[in-house]
Amino acid sequence: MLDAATIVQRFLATKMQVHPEVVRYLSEKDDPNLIDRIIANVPGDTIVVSIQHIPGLHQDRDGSRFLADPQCDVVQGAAGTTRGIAHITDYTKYFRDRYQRLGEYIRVRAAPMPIEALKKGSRYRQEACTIMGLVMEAKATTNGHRLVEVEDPTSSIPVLFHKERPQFSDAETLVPDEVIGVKGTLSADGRLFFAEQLFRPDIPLTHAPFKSGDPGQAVLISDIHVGSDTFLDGAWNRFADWISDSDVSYLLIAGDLVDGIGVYPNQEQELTIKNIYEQYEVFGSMMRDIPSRIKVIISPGNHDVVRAAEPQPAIPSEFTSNFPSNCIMVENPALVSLQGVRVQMYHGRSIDDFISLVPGASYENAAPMMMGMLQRRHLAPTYGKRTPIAAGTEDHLIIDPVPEVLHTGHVHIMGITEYRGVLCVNSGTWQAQTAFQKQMNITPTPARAILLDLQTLNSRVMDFN
Ligand code: D5M
Ligand code: FE
Ligand code: ZN
Repeated sequence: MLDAATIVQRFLATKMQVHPEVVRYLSEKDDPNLIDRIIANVPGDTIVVSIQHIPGLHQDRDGSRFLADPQCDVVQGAAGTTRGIAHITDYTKYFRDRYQRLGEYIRVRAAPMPIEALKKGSRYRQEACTIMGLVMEAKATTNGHRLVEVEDPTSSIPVLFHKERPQFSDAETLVPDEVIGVKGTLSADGRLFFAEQLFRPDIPLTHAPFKSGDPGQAVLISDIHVGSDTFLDGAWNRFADWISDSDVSYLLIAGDLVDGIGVYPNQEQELTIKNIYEQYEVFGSMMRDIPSRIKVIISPGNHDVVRAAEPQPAIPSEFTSNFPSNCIMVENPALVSLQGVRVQMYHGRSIDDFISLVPGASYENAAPMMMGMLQRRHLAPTYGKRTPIAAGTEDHLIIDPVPEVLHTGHVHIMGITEYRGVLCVNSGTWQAQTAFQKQMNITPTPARAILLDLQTLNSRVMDFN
């Protein structure tokens, strides 16, 4: 067996610490090459190598054994992970957890000082320094600058981003409750902070995505809306035929499986299936048409039967009794590893918030919103707008580790982009334009599936219209 000291030394030589569980796993495996492979594949900003850095591995519930599945693994958001909110004080702990964890990504690039100390130090009227906190409020001034209230555990201060400074376009996209660092100087009266530089947690520039060594194909879809009179069953059947003849191994569905009941006023007038159990039964029968060799990973969305507050629990067994056994129900969000390629699945409700808060943002172009999630390292930063958040003691909406792929839906408009090596996919819908969308001027792009090659991370759009 490899001894623990040797293993720890190997990681320390690359300036990384290693979690005791990883040490235990490696000593049992007794394979020195495995250490090299892990070191080669962890993100460049890794401080502590943990179980989640080992492709295709997770720790089982009692923490004692390791289940190795070379294929498909739920790294975060496995069914049963999320809990109800027990105490109103959880809310305070939630934001402290967010500040601490996202703050780590900023601390490595800037050394922030407490806002209280900044306000007392008159030398910061000449000398630049950095603060770090949560955005409380962000608004335009009458002169077109951006005024942002930043709060840390000690105090808060208004920060002015001048419209003619280069960082202004980034400042325009600031939304409440995201964690930022700001470098700047204090005003003469000590009451305002003039921003020179904005830091977001962000994806490290050195991030190198993991690629599978073995061939493998995954398909990404979302927003099926079974039960709606605008669900496109013809297109779905063409998709089901195609996937049955393909060599696809994984199908990922990022929420809104069914249209649900009572999701919006007068919905019953647009439903062909008016019973929630029947909607899931039909969805289950559609899953039975997909070959059992394909692993189907299913997370919920805002039209599904589970609580709306995120993280949303997995669809309970009460509704999935006729689903085939190759279906894996996960939470929203969830992080799944496909042959080591990590896909962060998130339905995308927060895109509604980004669109209402960020000047110039629109439903036609959700890709910048997905980049925005990665820059903020957070799937739904703003609390108390359209996205309900279950503020538990830990923030499960933080993006950590950096995934290879970010998969969202919700907007019903397909879009693909790439940001610092992370592939961003919004997978569209299987529902034609609804009356509501017509009113909102939203033109969906239905019946597309995104085919992802796990060896190259190249994607291809399949159109089933
Ligand atoms: O979302 C379907 C589409 O409708 C998607 O583009 C988001 C948009 N949408 C959903 N709810 C709202 C509200 N309240 N205002 C504006 N736009 C919205 P789905 O989740 O499938 O209903
Ligand atoms: Fe939807
Ligand atoms: Zn939705």
